[in-house]
Amino acid sequence: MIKKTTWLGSQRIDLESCSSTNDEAARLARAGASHGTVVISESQTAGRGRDGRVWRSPPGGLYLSAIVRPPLAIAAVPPMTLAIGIGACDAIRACGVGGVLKWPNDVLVEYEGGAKKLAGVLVESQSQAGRVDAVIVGIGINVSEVGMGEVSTVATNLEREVGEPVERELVIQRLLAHVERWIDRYTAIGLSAVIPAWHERMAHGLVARTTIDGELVIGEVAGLDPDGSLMLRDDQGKVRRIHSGDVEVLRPTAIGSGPVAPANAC
Ligand code: BT5
Repeated sequence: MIKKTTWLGSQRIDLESCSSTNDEAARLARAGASHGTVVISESQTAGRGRDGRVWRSPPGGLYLSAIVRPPLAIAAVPPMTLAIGIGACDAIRACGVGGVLKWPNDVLVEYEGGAKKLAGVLVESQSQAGRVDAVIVGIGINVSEVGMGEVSTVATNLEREVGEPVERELVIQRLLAHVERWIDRYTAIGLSAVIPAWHERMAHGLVARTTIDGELVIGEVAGLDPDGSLMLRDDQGKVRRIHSGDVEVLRPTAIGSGPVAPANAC
Protein backbone atom coordinates (compact mmCIF):
# COMPACT_ATOMS: atom_id res chain seq x y z
CA MET A 1 0.00 0.00 0.00
CA ILE A 2 1.59 3.28 -1.09
CA LYS A 3 1.11 6.30 1.15
CA LYS A 4 -0.90 9.07 -0.53
CA THR A 5 0.96 12.32 -0.92
CA THR A 6 -0.26 15.52 0.71
CA TRP A 7 1.01 18.09 -1.77
CA LEU A 8 3.43 16.54 -4.27
CA GLY A 9 1.51 15.72 -7.43
CA SER A 10 -1.51 17.79 -6.37
CA GLN A 11 -1.49 18.99 -9.99
CA ARG A 12 -0.15 16.54 -12.53
CA ILE A 13 0.62 17.04 -16.21
CA ASP A 14 1.36 13.90 -18.23
CA LEU A 15 3.09 14.30 -21.58
CA GLU A 16 4.04 11.82 -24.26
CA SER A 17 7.15 13.77 -25.16
CA CYS A 18 8.80 17.11 -24.46
CA SER A 19 12.26 18.62 -24.72
CA SER A 20 12.90 18.45 -20.96
CA THR A 21 10.41 18.17 -18.09
CA ASN A 22 12.60 20.64 -16.17
CA ASP A 23 12.04 23.21 -18.93
CA GLU A 24 8.28 22.54 -18.95
CA ALA A 25 8.11 22.84 -15.16
CA ALA A 26 10.23 26.00 -15.16
CA ARG A 27 7.88 27.58 -17.69
CA LEU A 28 4.83 26.59 -15.63
CA ALA A 29 6.45 27.86 -12.43
CA ARG A 30 7.10 31.27 -14.00
CA ALA A 31 3.44 31.33 -15.06
CA GLY A 32 2.42 30.77 -11.41
CA ALA A 33 1.85 27.00 -11.18
CA SER A 34 1.28 25.88 -7.62
CA HIS A 35 3.58 24.17 -5.14
CA GLY A 36 3.55 20.42 -5.82
CA THR A 37 2.74 20.57 -9.54
CA VAL A 38 4.49 17.75 -11.39
CA VAL A 39 5.24 17.25 -15.07
CA ILE A 40 5.84 13.67 -16.18
CA SER A 41 6.90 12.68 -19.67
CA GLU A 42 7.23 9.34 -21.46
CA SER A 43 10.31 10.60 -23.29
CA GLN A 44 12.46 13.70 -23.65
CA THR A 45 14.11 15.01 -26.80
CA ALA A 46 16.66 17.14 -24.92
CA GLY A 47 16.91 15.59 -21.44
CA ARG A 48 19.58 17.33 -19.40
CA GLY A 49 21.98 16.32 -16.69
CA ARG A 50 24.08 18.72 -14.64
CA ASP A 51 26.55 21.12 -16.28
CA GLY A 52 24.87 20.73 -19.68
CA ARG A 53 25.41 16.98 -19.89
CA VAL A 54 22.89 14.87 -21.81
CA TRP A 55 20.35 12.67 -19.99
CA ARG A 56 19.41 9.88 -22.37
CA SER A 57 15.61 9.77 -22.32
CA PRO A 58 14.12 7.07 -24.57
CA PRO A 59 10.37 6.32 -24.53
CA GLY A 60 9.27 4.19 -21.59
CA GLY A 61 11.57 5.81 -19.03
CA LEU A 62 10.46 8.00 -16.16
CA TYR A 63 11.16 11.72 -16.49
CA LEU A 64 9.55 13.79 -13.78
CA SER A 65 9.91 17.39 -12.66
CA ALA A 66 8.22 18.91 -9.64
CA ILE A 67 7.63 22.55 -8.79
CA VAL A 68 8.46 23.04 -5.13
CA ARG A 69 8.02 26.38 -3.42
CA PRO A 70 9.78 25.71 -0.10
CA PRO A 71 9.90 28.14 2.80
CA LEU A 72 13.69 28.21 2.60
CA ALA A 73 16.44 30.79 2.22
CA ILE A 74 18.39 30.56 -1.05
CA ALA A 75 21.40 29.09 0.77
CA ALA A 76 19.26 26.23 2.10
CA VAL A 77 18.21 25.06 -1.37
CA PRO A 78 21.39 23.22 -2.55
CA PRO A 79 21.42 20.83 0.46
CA MET A 80 17.77 20.00 -0.27
CA THR A 81 19.06 18.00 -3.23
CA LEU A 82 20.50 15.48 -0.74
CA ALA A 83 17.01 14.93 0.67
CA ILE A 84 15.64 14.44 -2.84
CA GLY A 85 18.33 11.86 -3.59
CA ILE A 86 17.31 9.95 -0.45
CA GLY A 87 13.66 10.05 -1.57
CA ALA A 88 14.57 8.72 -5.03
CA CYS A 89 16.76 6.02 -3.48
CA ASP A 90 13.98 4.93 -1.11
CA ALA A 91 11.45 4.77 -3.96
CA ILE A 92 13.84 2.54 -5.91
CA ARG A 93 14.38 0.33 -2.86
CA ALA A 94 10.60 0.09 -2.48
CA CYS A 95 10.62 -1.34 -6.03
CA GLY A 96 12.87 -4.17 -4.84
CA VAL A 97 16.17 -2.77 -6.13
CA GLY A 98 19.09 -2.12 -3.77
CA GLY A 99 20.03 1.41 -4.86
CA VAL A 100 22.80 3.36 -3.14
CA LEU A 101 23.68 7.06 -3.28
CA LYS A 102 26.62 8.74 -4.93
CA TRP A 103 27.13 12.41 -4.04
CA PRO A 104 25.36 14.62 -4.61
CA ASN A 105 22.36 12.52 -5.58
CA ASP A 106 22.87 9.80 -8.17
CA VAL A 107 21.28 6.45 -7.41
CA LEU A 108 23.59 3.59 -8.35
CA VAL A 109 23.34 -0.16 -8.25
CA GLU A 110 26.51 -1.88 -7.10
CA TYR A 111 27.90 -5.00 -8.72
CA GLU A 112 30.94 -7.09 -8.02
CA GLY A 113 33.73 -4.70 -9.02
CA GLY A 114 31.64 -1.74 -10.13
CA ALA A 115 28.43 0.27 -10.08
CA LYS A 116 25.90 1.48 -12.68
CA LYS A 117 23.62 4.49 -12.59
CA LEU A 118 19.89 3.91 -12.30
CA ALA A 119 18.65 7.43 -11.58
CA GLY A 120 19.81 11.04 -11.62
CA VAL A 121 18.54 14.26 -10.09
CA LEU A 122 18.76 17.78 -11.52
CA VAL A 123 17.65 20.60 -9.21
CA GLU A 124 17.33 24.12 -10.58
CA SER A 125 15.91 27.16 -8.83
CA GLN A 126 14.18 30.41 -9.66
CA SER A 127 14.64 33.31 -7.28
CA GLN A 128 13.44 36.88 -7.12
CA ALA A 129 14.69 39.76 -5.00
CA GLY A 130 16.86 37.44 -2.94
CA ARG A 131 14.16 34.89 -2.13
CA VAL A 132 13.39 31.47 -3.54
CA ASP A 133 10.43 31.57 -5.88
CA ALA A 134 10.46 27.96 -7.07
CA VAL A 135 12.72 24.96 -7.06
CA ILE A 136 12.44 22.66 -10.06
CA VAL A 137 13.20 19.11 -8.95
CA GLY A 138 13.97 16.90 -11.95
CA ILE A 139 14.34 13.16 -11.53
CA GLY A 140 15.09 10.59 -14.21
CA ILE A 141 14.77 6.87 -13.53
CA ASN A 142 15.61 4.27 -16.15
CA VAL A 143 12.81 1.77 -16.45
CA SER A 144 13.84 -0.50 -19.32
CA GLU A 145 16.83 -1.28 -21.50
CA VAL A 146 15.12 -0.16 -24.71
CA GLY A 147 16.74 2.84 -26.38
CA MET A 148 19.54 3.25 -23.84
CA GLY A 149 22.17 3.00 -26.60
CA GLU A 150 25.73 3.79 -25.61
CA VAL A 151 24.87 4.71 -22.00
CA SER A 152 24.07 1.04 -21.34
CA THR A 153 27.71 0.59 -20.40
CA VAL A 154 27.33 2.98 -17.44
CA ALA A 155 23.59 2.73 -16.81
CA THR A 156 21.16 0.18 -15.49
CA ASN A 157 17.36 0.13 -15.28
CA LEU A 158 14.59 -1.17 -13.03
CA GLU A 159 13.53 -4.00 -15.33
CA ARG A 160 17.04 -5.34 -15.59
CA GLU A 161 17.39 -5.23 -11.81
CA VAL A 162 14.05 -6.78 -10.86
CA GLY A 163 14.09 -9.22 -13.79
CA GLU A 164 10.50 -8.59 -14.85
CA PRO A 165 8.34 -5.84 -16.40
CA VAL A 166 7.75 -2.91 -14.09
CA GLU A 167 4.54 -0.97 -13.70
CA ARG A 168 5.62 2.61 -14.38
CA GLU A 169 2.67 4.18 -12.54
CA LEU A 170 3.61 2.32 -9.36
CA VAL A 171 7.13 3.70 -9.61
CA ILE A 172 5.69 7.22 -10.01
CA GLN A 173 3.49 6.83 -6.91
CA ARG A 174 6.41 5.55 -4.86
CA LEU A 175 8.67 8.31 -6.10
CA LEU A 176 6.18 11.04 -5.22
CA ALA A 177 5.54 9.58 -1.75
CA HIS A 178 9.20 9.17 -0.80
CA VAL A 179 10.39 12.46 -2.26
CA GLU A 180 7.58 14.35 -0.52
CA ARG A 181 8.49 12.69 2.79
CA TRP A 182 12.14 13.72 2.54
CA ILE A 183 11.48 17.27 1.36
CA ASP A 184 9.11 17.65 4.32
CA ARG A 185 11.72 16.25 6.71
CA TYR A 186 14.38 18.59 5.35
CA THR A 187 12.20 21.69 5.56
CA ALA A 188 10.98 20.80 9.09
CA ILE A 189 14.20 19.53 10.67
CA GLY A 190 17.05 20.43 8.32
CA LEU A 191 20.30 18.70 7.50
CA SER A 192 20.54 16.99 10.90
CA ALA A 193 17.75 14.66 9.73
CA VAL A 194 19.15 14.21 6.25
CA ILE A 195 22.84 13.50 6.82
CA PRO A 196 22.51 10.29 8.88
CA ALA A 197 19.93 8.99 6.38
CA TRP A 198 22.27 9.82 3.49
CA HIS A 199 25.13 7.97 5.22
CA GLU A 200 22.92 4.90 5.69
CA ARG A 201 22.33 4.78 1.93
CA MET A 202 25.69 5.90 0.53
CA ALA A 203 27.86 3.75 -1.74
CA HIS A 204 30.92 2.73 0.23
CA GLY A 205 34.44 2.18 -0.95
CA LEU A 206 34.32 4.56 -3.93
CA VAL A 207 37.47 6.29 -5.05
CA ALA A 208 36.64 9.59 -6.69
CA ARG A 209 38.39 12.45 -8.44
CA THR A 210 37.53 16.12 -8.39
CA THR A 211 39.11 19.53 -8.76
CA ILE A 212 39.28 21.94 -5.82
CA ASP A 213 40.46 25.47 -6.72
CA GLY A 214 42.23 24.11 -9.79
CA GLU A 215 43.93 21.30 -7.85
CA LEU A 216 43.20 17.70 -8.81
CA VAL A 217 42.16 15.72 -5.73
CA ILE A 218 41.76 11.95 -5.65
CA GLY A 219 40.45 10.25 -2.57
CA GLU A 220 38.13 7.74 -1.02
CA VAL A 221 34.59 8.92 -0.41
CA ALA A 222 34.37 9.35 3.36
CA GLY A 223 30.82 10.69 3.70
CA LEU A 224 29.27 14.10 4.32
CA ASP A 225 30.25 16.75 6.82
CA PRO A 226 27.53 18.51 8.86
CA ASP A 227 26.92 21.15 6.16
CA GLY A 228 26.35 18.48 3.49
CA SER A 229 29.75 18.85 1.76
CA LEU A 230 31.36 15.69 0.49
CA MET A 231 34.50 14.52 2.30
CA LEU A 232 37.22 12.78 0.30
CA ARG A 233 40.14 11.17 2.13
CA ASP A 234 43.31 11.47 0.05
CA ASP A 235 46.19 9.00 0.12
CA GLN A 236 47.91 11.03 2.87
CA GLY A 237 44.82 10.49 5.03
CA LYS A 238 43.88 14.19 4.75
CA VAL A 239 40.16 14.90 4.45
CA ARG A 240 39.23 17.34 1.65
CA ARG A 241 35.78 18.95 1.50
CA ILE A 242 33.82 19.50 -1.71
CA HIS A 243 30.99 21.99 -1.49
CA SER A 244 29.76 21.90 -5.05
CA GLY A 245 30.70 20.68 -8.47
CA ASP A 246 31.24 17.21 -9.66
CA VAL A 247 33.04 14.11 -8.54
CA GLU A 248 33.96 11.39 -10.95
CA VAL A 249 34.04 7.91 -9.52
CA LEU A 250 37.24 6.21 -10.61
CA ARG A 251 36.70 2.81 -9.08
CA PRO A 252 35.18 1.06 -6.14
CA THR A 253 37.93 0.05 -3.68
CA ALA A 254 35.67 -2.66 -2.33
CA ILE A 255 31.97 -3.08 -2.54
CA GLY A 256 31.40 -2.67 1.12
CA SER A 257 28.03 -1.05 1.77
CA GLY A 258 26.71 -4.33 3.12
CA PRO A 259 23.52 -5.94 2.04
CA VAL A 260 20.77 -3.57 1.01
CA ALA A 261 17.37 -4.82 2.00
CA PRO A 262 14.91 -4.15 -0.80
CA ALA A 263 11.27 -3.98 0.15
CA ASN A 264 8.39 -5.50 -1.83
CA ALA A 265 8.86 -5.61 -5.60
CA CYS A 266 7.14 -3.23 -8.06
C1 BT5 B 1 22.16 13.71 -13.75
O1 BT5 B 1 23.12 14.46 -14.35
O2 BT5 B 1 22.31 12.60 -13.32
C2 BT5 B 1 20.78 14.38 -13.70
C3 BT5 B 1 19.80 13.72 -14.58
C4 BT5 B 1 18.43 14.34 -14.41
C5 BT5 B 1 17.47 13.86 -15.45
C6 BT5 B 1 16.09 14.38 -15.19
S1 BT5 B 1 14.89 13.60 -16.20
C7 BT5 B 1 13.71 14.72 -15.71
C8 BT5 B 1 14.40 16.08 -15.71
N1 BT5 B 1 14.41 16.67 -17.02
C9 BT5 B 1 15.66 16.83 -17.50
O3 BT5 B 1 15.95 17.33 -18.59
N2 BT5 B 1 16.53 16.38 -16.59
C10 BT5 B 1 15.87 15.87 -15.41
P1 BT5 B 1 24.66 14.14 -14.32
O4 BT5 B 1 25.10 13.82 -12.94
O5 BT5 B 1 25.29 15.31 -14.99
O6 BT5 B 1 24.82 12.83 -15.18
C11 BT5 B 1 24.83 12.85 -16.58
C12 BT5 B 1 25.68 11.67 -17.06
O7 BT5 B 1 24.99 10.45 -16.78
C13 BT5 B 1 25.91 11.68 -18.58
O8 BT5 B 1 27.06 12.40 -18.90
C14 BT5 B 1 26.06 10.19 -18.89
O9 BT5 B 1 27.37 9.73 -18.60
C15 BT5 B 1 25.14 9.53 -17.87
N3 BT5 B 1 23.82 9.29 -18.42
C16 BT5 B 1 23.14 9.91 -19.41
N4 BT5 B 1 21.91 9.41 -19.56
C17 BT5 B 1 21.79 8.44 -18.62
C18 BT5 B 1 20.75 7.55 -18.27
N5 BT5 B 1 19.56 7.56 -18.85
N6 BT5 B 1 21.00 6.68 -17.25
C19 BT5 B 1 22.18 6.64 -16.61
N7 BT5 B 1 23.21 7.46 -16.91
C20 BT5 B 1 23.01 8.35 -17.90
